Amino acid sequence: MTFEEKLRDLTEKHEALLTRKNEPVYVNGVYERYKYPILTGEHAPLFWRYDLDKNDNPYLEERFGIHAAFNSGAIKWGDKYVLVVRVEAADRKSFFAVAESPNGVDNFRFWDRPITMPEYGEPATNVYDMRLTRHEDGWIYGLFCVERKDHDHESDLSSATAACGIARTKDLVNWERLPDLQSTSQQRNVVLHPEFVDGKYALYTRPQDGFIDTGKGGGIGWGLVDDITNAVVTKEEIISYRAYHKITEVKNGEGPHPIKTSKGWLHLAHGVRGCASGLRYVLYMYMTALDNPAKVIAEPAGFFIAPDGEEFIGDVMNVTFANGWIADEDGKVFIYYASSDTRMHVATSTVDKLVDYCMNTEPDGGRTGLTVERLNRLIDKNLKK
Ligand code: M1P
Repeated sequence: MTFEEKLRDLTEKHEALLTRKNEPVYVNGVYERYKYPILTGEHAPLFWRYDLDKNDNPYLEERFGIHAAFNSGAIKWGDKYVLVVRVEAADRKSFFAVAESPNGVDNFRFWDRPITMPEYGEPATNVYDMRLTRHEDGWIYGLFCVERKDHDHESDLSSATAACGIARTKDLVNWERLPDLQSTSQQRNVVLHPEFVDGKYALYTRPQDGFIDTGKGGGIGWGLVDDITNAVVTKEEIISYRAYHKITEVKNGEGPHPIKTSKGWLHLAHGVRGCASGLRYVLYMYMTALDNPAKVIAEPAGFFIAPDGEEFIGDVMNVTFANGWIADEDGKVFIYYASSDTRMHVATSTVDKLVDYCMNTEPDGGRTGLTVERLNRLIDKNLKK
């Protein structure tokens, strides 16, 4: 094949992938999953991956490998559904890039350039998992994990530290970087609540003892910050707990910022447990009070979304992770989740269905006997009919 033929072939296949129509698949009445992933590394523009100059690249070799597209923040942008995607290059470094879709379920296309995120302090080794919040102060904030080498343990090549990076923007292109969050422990999965609470910025945090290990960190925390341009959180109250033999036993973390409903705040989070094959990441939901986003009023038992089919497989197996969702004005909700640190998917539901799910699914009783009692209550009700 000539250079031109190869390029034509590549372009046609890429375009076919980008424009592939997605279709809903019935799951459980709470949400529909969609048949195809909405973003993968292969969705990255060809002009990111290839030097398209025939003289410099006569074999049309890929020059910049894009390995994965996952853990995306989400925001409605005019009439577009926009994701700030964690794109991972073949060199293992993640960066942020914006992708948009006209309908939220397919035809996602990356903007021409990745986000050039300004550094704060020591330049990051890696950045990832941005949570977007359109705050009532008028800015759009992106909170994300900043990973740096742990210089206290130089000889351990895997030692690293995690901090919460904070940046804000008005256009998703130009970002003002603010100082990293200061707190008493390392932080990952920090999320900015969209409204002021008692006149302060409010954060969902995830205190952790080490880079991976959450140790004594009891779960998803809640803390208030006076000044977002110099964010210091001194007190973190745990609101969604880790517990023995629950899906959150090893760790958990807030997903995107909660959705405000007339019945309370709807939360999406991930829970992690250990098993023989490693860690298993699933998504779960809970609700907090409208007048107190830190007060849990409902927490259905078990997982909301767990890996299914090809979702089990990828760079880090057995993982579902979400840090973005969009609630449309008509009540439709687009839940953007990643599988196995590799690709992005969408599931759709409505605010009403999600509230119903949270309010009418019984909580985890903590032991097997109560699970059987819960099942029998349902069976009794149905068999009486
Ligand atoms: O590999 C699974 C996930 O691990 C981390 O999440 P957590 O801090 O809750 O363990 C993050 O690195 C996340 O990006 C990743 O998907």
